[in-house]
Amino acid sequence: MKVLLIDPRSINRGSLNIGLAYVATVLQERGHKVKVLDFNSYIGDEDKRLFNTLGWVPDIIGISIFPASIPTYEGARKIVDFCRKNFKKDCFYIAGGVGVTLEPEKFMEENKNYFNFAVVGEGEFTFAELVDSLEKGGDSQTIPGLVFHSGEKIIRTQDRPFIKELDKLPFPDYRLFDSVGGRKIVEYPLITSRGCPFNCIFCLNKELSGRKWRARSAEDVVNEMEVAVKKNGSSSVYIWDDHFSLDVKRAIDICKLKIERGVNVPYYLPDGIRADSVNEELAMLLRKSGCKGVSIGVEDANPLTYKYINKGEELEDVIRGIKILKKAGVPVRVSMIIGLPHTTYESTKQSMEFIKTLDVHSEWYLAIPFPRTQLYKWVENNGRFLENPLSRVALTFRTVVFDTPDFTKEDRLKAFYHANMDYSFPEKAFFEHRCQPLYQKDSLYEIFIDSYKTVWKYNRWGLAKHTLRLIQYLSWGVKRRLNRVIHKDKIRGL
Ligand code: B12
Ligand code: SF4
Repeated sequence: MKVLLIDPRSINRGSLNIGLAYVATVLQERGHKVKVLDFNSYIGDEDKRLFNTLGWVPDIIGISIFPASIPTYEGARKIVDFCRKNFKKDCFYIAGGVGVTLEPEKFMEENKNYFNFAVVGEGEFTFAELVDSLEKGGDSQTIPGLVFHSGEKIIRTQDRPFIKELDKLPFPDYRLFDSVGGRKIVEYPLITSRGCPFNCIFCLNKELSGRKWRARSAEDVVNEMEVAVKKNGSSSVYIWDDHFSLDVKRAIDICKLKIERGVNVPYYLPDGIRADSVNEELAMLLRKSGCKGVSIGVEDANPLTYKYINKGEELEDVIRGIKILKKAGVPVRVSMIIGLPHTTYESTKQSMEFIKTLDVHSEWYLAIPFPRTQLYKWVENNGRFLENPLSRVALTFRTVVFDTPDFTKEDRLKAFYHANMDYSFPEKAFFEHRCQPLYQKDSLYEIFIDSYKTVWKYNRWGLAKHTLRLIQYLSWGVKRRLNRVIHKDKIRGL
């Protein structure tokens, strides 16, 4: 079968879609012909690229719904409409990804006019079996891990168990992505384990992984790093695990093997490792094996809030872990959430002072209560929603999504800008993040408006002293955006 997979344009210009790459590679290994259109990390000319690829006449079109967000749903529906309009042949439309897995029946109910089937959970084998069965005319409706509509009814088949032996999966072949082709993948995205056994109240992991953690062997991970360097010309590796070091011995083995095999590529752990898993040996080996940055989630330092968010580790563990990493020479970035339960402007100020004592770079985000999390329920009972948490504006992390009587919208915003301006360093990283939406603007006019609004916001909080610095970084954002227009090809796959 000819299968066209698509990663629709979504919130932020993201990295290459790892999950979609696994799905594509497994399918290709089964003998199907696969192409992937990546509208997410390489934006522009979408209609043209889609139109050209439809000439290849795919039998099946699969769309990744990552994450669950209004822009992703809209992007996916737009693609289906476009294909139906420009492409006469009957074709199966199938969705998969986090946005399906979180609420499968609801997704199918709302999208039954667009998709024939949706894949729930890990997609590699469910999708491959579905494609095989559609090819051979088998009974697709008994395949585990599916949701579909039959007349007015929404039917969900039994759940597919999580993949245990991750080593048996092929390495994701990003060359199938039109954004990559034969080009270098400068920042190679890598997953060494899936899931997380903890239960933080703001996190969706429980819904996605059922609190089951599964990991690849050290050898398999280092083999993929080698492929990243040798075959994809990568100059850095980004490990996006939910919990890289749950099995500390495995993490140590990965570092040791990477050193032993001379795979000298620098790597980052931007999605965080848990501080309670850090010991002196691991920290030292992380540095020696080329780890250039680790993110640690502290979230909030108010004791009542810290206990309530149920991280499953004590604040003392976090402080100890950060100190060990710093002592070993591993750059640490701390991730904070503003507006969690039981916080106020004053308690958030105390958290800022606390972070200052740790002497690390910190990033402060406004809390987003995702549907199905405990935080969402807490807001329903104790606060007031101001925005839909799945809207584009909410997912920028710059918008106040809810407030409470003790912590008003104004105070939340004030805390957000204050924390990021005065307590976050080095500032460049913050501004890079703040300027990111600028890359995606379609016109210079939009860039100007966005810059103006941002500067205005900063001034509003009496932070005029930062304006010059802000303008400097905004112009850096504009320059990057212009570069994208002028040298589009050169930065593909970043
Ligand atoms: C790595 C990661 C990122 C990375 C890279 C993402 C990428 N393109 O690969 C970056 C930093 C770019 C990122 C960005 C964002 N992320 Co993110 N991310 C993750 C993380 C930690 C892991 C995802 C992953 O690669 N998993 C491993 C792969 C193998 O699993 P998978 O992605 O689920 O894919 C499998 C299935 O879903 C399915 N599948 C996927 N696509 C398709 C398509 C078809 C056709 C089929 C059949 C199957 C299928 O099969 C895959 C293989 O088994 C998840 C948390 C999590 N545990 O899922 C959060 C997570 C998905 N992200 C989240 C969010 C909020 C975001 C952002 C909106 C944040 C922001 N405001 O910028 C952006 C949105 C980016 C965008 N595209 O617009 C939330 C989603 C919340 C929600 N309600 O949906 C999560 C759940 C984090 C959390 N705990 O809250 N993210
Ligand atoms: S430790 Fe991280 S991945 Fe695990 S539940 Fe908490 S926030 Fe989610």
